[in-house]
Amino acid sequence: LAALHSHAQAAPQYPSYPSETPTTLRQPTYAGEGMDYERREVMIAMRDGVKLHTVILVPKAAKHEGMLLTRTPYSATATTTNAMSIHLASALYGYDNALETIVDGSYIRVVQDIRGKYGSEGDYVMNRPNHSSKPGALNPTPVDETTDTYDTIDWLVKNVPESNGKVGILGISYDGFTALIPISHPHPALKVAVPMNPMVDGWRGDDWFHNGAFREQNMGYIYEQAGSRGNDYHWLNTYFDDYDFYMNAGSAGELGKRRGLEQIGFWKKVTEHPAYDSFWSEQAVDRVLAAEPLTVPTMLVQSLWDQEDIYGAIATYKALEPKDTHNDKLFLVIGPWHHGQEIEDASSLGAVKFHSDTGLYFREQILAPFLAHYLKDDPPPLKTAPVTAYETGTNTWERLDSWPSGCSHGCEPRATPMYLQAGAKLGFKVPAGGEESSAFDEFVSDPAKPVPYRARPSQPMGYTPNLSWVRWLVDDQREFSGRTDVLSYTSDVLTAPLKISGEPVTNLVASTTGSDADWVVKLIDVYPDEVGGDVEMGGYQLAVSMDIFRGRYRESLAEAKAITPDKPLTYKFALPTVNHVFLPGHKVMVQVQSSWFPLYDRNPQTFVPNIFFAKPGDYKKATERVYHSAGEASFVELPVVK
Ligand code: PG9
Repeated sequence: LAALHSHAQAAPQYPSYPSETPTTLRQPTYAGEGMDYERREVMIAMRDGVKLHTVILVPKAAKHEGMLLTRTPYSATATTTNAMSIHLASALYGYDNALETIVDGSYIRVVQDIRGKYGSEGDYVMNRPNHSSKPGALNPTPVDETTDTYDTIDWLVKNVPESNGKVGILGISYDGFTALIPISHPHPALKVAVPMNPMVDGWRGDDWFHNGAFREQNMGYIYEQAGSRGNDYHWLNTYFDDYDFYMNAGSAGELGKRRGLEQIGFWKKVTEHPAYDSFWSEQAVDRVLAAEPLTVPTMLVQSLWDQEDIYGAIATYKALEPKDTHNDKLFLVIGPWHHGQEIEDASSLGAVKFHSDTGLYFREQILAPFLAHYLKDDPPPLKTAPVTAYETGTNTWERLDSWPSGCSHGCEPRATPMYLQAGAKLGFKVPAGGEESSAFDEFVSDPAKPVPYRARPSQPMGYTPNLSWVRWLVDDQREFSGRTDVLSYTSDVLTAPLKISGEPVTNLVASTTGSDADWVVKLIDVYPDEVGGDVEMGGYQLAVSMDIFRGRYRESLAEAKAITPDKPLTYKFALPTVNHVFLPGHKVMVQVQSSWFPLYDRNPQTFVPNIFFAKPGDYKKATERVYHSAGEASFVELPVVK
C-alpha cells in the first residue's frame, strides 16, 4: 500500500476554469410575452409513494375547465414540447391526440409518463396488468395503470385550481390501452374515456402476435421500449431489407439471443408464452373489463386498416356492449384509417381516396361534441350515435344503434358462405361433388422463400416520413397473386353492390405434408380493369380484411399440437372487422398462403416445442393443399347485408 501511495501522483492543480453551465437553470415565466398557456411540471405521488412525472398545460383563459389526460410510455416531455411556443397549439402540434379538439375546446391538457418510463419513477412492466390478489396473479403488487390513473386524477382535481373537477382520458395505441383500462375501477372525476386503437389482446390480434404467429419486426420495439427507462438504446437493423435481416437471423429466439434481448423481462415472457395461456388471456383488457361494471361513458375508436391494433377496439366493444343496457355509455367509431390516422389528414390512405377529410370530420363532428358533453360546465346535449361507422367503397358515414348492423334498422348482416371453387373461382354456390382432380389446389411453401408481406425491400415498422409502414394493409395485393405459393380465388364480376358489415370468418379445409403450418387468408376487393377518373386503381387488389392463423393452435389456442400430415383439416378463424361495399364491376377475391414475412416469423413447418427456438434444420418445405370439393369445402363466411 505504501508503495502504491508513493507512486500515486497528487492530481495536478490547474488554475480555475469554471464550467459555463449553471448547476440548475431557472426557467423563465415568459410573463408578458404573449404565452397563451402556462406549463407546469409536477411529480405526483401514487399510493405506493412512486412519483410520476406529469406535464400540465393550462390555457391562460382557463377558468373552471375540463381536463384531458393522456398517460404515455412515449415521453410526456416529447409529447408536449414539439415546439416550445407561446401557443399551446404549437407545443402540442404533431404529437397530440386530436389536437384541435383539445385546443379549440380550451381544455387543460395533462400528459403523464407512466410508471417506470422517462421522467417517472417506479418499475416498468409492458402493458402493466391490473393487480389482483388471486394466487399466482400476473401483477401481485397493489399498483397498476388503473390505480395510477385513479391517484393521478385525485391529485389533479385537488391541485389544479382552474379545473372544474371533470377529467377525460384519451389516447391512441399504448396510450389507448392506458385510456381504456382505468374504466375498470374509475375515479369518480373520470367522466369520459376515448381509447383510440387501443392495445387490448397482444396474442389474439394486437401488437405481439396474431393468432399465435409472432410479429417478429416488433423485436426492435421491445428492445428500445423495455430496454431502458428513457429508450436510450437503438435497435440496429443491419440490412436495408428487413426480409434479409430476419431471414439471415434464423429464428426470432436466435436473433434475440444474439442481440441481448434475453436481458429484457418482457422478451423472456414473450418467448416463454408462445401460446394463448393465462399469461395472455388473464391480461386481455376486453376480458378484464367484461368482469367489471361499465360506468364511464367510453368511445372506442377502430381503424379499418389498423396495421397494429386491429383487434382491440372491436373485442372491447363486444365485451362491453351487453353492459350498456340503456345504450348510453358505450360508443364506437369505425373509420377508414390506418392506426391513429383519426388525428391526421385522412382524405386518403395509400391509393384509396375518401373524397373528404374523414379524420377532421371525426375530430370536429364526433369527438369534440362528445367530449364537450361530459367535460364542459354547461354541456351541449349529446347527439353522438352509439355507433358511427364509415362505409368503405361508397365513402359514406353511417349512424347506427349497434355493431355490427347493416343499416340503422332492420338489416342485420347474415353469415353467408362464399366458397373457394375449382378453376380458381369464388362463389356463393356450394362446390359440386365429384371429380377428384378438382378436389384441391396445392402449392409448395418454402421457409427459405417465405411470401413477403409487402413488396421488397421490406421496410422496418416506423413512422418517419421515409417509411410507409402505416399503409401496408392497403398495398396492392396484385404483387402476390401471381406467386406459385399463393392461391387466388376470384368471383365473377359483380352486377350488384355486395355489402358486408362485421367479421368475415375463414373456414379453410387444408392439409400439409409437414407437421405445422401457418395459414394466411386475405379478403380482397378487385377493382375493374380500368377505373375512369382514378386510373391507378385499375385492377387494384385492395385487401379489406386479412389475417394469419398459426396451425398448431387449431385445436386449442392455449396448447400447441402437431398437425397430422396429409390430412384435410378445418381451420376456422375470424378476419378483422369490415364495413365495405364491393361495387358493381368489382370482383371478390380470396388469397391463401402460408407465410407473411418478415412481419410474422416463419413457421418451420415441422412441429417443434417452441418456434422461437426452432433450429435451422427444423425449417422444411411442405406441400400445402386447400380443398374445395363438396365434402371438404373451404369458404369464407361473409357478414352480408341484404
Ligand atoms: N400499439 C403500438 C405498438 C406497440 C408495441 C409494438 C409496436 C407498436 C403503439 O403503442 O404505438
